[in-house]
Amino acid sequence: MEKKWWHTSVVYQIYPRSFMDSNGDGIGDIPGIIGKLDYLKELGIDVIWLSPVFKSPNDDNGYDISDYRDIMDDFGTMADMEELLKQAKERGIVILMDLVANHTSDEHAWFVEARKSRDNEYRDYYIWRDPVNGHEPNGLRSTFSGSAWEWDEATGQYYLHLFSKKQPDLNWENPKVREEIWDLMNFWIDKGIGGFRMDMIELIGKLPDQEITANGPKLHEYIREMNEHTFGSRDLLTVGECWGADIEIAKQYSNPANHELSMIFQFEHIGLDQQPGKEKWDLKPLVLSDLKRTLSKWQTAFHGDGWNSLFWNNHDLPRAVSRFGDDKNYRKESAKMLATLLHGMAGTPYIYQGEELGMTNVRFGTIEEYRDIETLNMYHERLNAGYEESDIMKSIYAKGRDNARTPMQWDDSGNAGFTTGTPWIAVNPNYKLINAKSALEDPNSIFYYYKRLIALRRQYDILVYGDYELLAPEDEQIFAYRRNLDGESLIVACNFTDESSSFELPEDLPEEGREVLIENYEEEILHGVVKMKPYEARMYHWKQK
Ligand code: TEU
Ligand code: CA
Repeated sequence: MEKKWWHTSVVYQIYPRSFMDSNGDGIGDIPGIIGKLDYLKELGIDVIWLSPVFKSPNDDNGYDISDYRDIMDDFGTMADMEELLKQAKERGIVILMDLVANHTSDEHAWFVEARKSRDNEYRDYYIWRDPVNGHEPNGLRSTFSGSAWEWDEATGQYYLHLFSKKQPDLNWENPKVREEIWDLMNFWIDKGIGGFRMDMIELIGKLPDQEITANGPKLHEYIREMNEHTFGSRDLLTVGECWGADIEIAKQYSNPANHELSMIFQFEHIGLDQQPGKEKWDLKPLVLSDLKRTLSKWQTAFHGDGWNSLFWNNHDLPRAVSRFGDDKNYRKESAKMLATLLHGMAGTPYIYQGEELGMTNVRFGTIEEYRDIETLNMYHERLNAGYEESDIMKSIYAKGRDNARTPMQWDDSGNAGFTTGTPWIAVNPNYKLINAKSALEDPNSIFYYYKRLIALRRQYDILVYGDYELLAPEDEQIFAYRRNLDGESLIVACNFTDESSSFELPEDLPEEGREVLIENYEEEILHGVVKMKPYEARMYHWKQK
């Protein structure tokens, strides 16, 4: 397999609205990010995925773009953005822009034109249909509740929006639309970005009349066309958001021979704690062996014909330590355990802002404190459908997107040092305990643990290119796996529970000459069967004789 720079990279995701406010208006911004680049440099990451910073009326916090070539006023100016790219580069960090091209804002000039009349030259940039028997053309649903079709009174047709009604879907079948997208991508490539994260890219080949949305017939043709007209000749990192991808589909995207993307985000492990066939809000406890089977399947899927992304959380998902660990009694231990498990695997790891501090989910007392459109729409829809309010809140506490969007906790001063004004969304009340300042002062912090894991990935090729074998697949407490590369071996063993357990080390692990690369408890380990404390994690490395 041809080696790529992003094989050894670790990506850090910034959700700008919640990262750092530099001017006291309560909203994070680009100058705020610039001021924290040294913090990221200290952590050791080399790529930033920047959630959207383009002009937007913020119906969906920037995922509704009204101008792809300009910066949202709340966040700063194009000059700020150029300064960010420059200062990041000086620190050896590249920036991925978040390409939201399945849809635009309804305030984008294209849509403003398109809705003027049926014969407007931009009409065909979007997806319009006549009513059927006086109703929506079909039963397609929006991810944010309700029908995906919105009636446009003035022109007497429906338009498609798979997200909010302020996010009309672009018509990718129109070659002019594709050319517009290639142009704006090249605009950003020319500014020196490191690549793109591609929002819901799996939807661009949709056939709305057949109710086919993800993985439509022309999807890969369009992505290859994109590759050819934009980043194909440059050495960029591209990662597609692909909820509906299985391994075969992932190979189509990420096999270098296909000239599509570097890698995708697949979400199979993210669906394991929801009731099958229902929505993410319908909760079910996670079974460890399911998680092991799922993650291991992806670990062993590729042999040079694809590449994994590794993540526990992002701006749409609950906080990793609250979801997969124990954010009460073993917060530090379990956060480090989860980090060990993920960073020991094959693929490119992604860290979501605050994960390196063990930031947790939030429980606001009332719905008024929530900001996320998906959460608010679901709340009202379920209330109308007769659900108990307390059950709805339980789902929000477990899965709501605002769990990940409370402000970054920088220190123990007011508003966690995020803003001197009133934050756009309340700070998690645990900021006095959990914040970057105290983490930087504590050599045993989660932050320094991540720093060591990142450094190990640079140091040990086996972490990047080693093969993968799951150990003890049926064990419901310990998640352990082994990796091998050119006569070297590595074992990662993690206790996923708050009870002690034991784990049998492989026989060929030598007593002498083995190293413990990282561990989240300080302790001497004997040979044979080792005791694993609650949420304990260890990584052993040795060379075969
Ligand atoms: O997310 C796609 C998406 O479908 C999510 O809304 C997801 O389904 C849900 O939050 C979790 O169940 C992308 C962006 O990451 C998200 O922030 C945007 O809201 C969405 O696309 C629309 O652009
Ligand atoms: Ca601000």
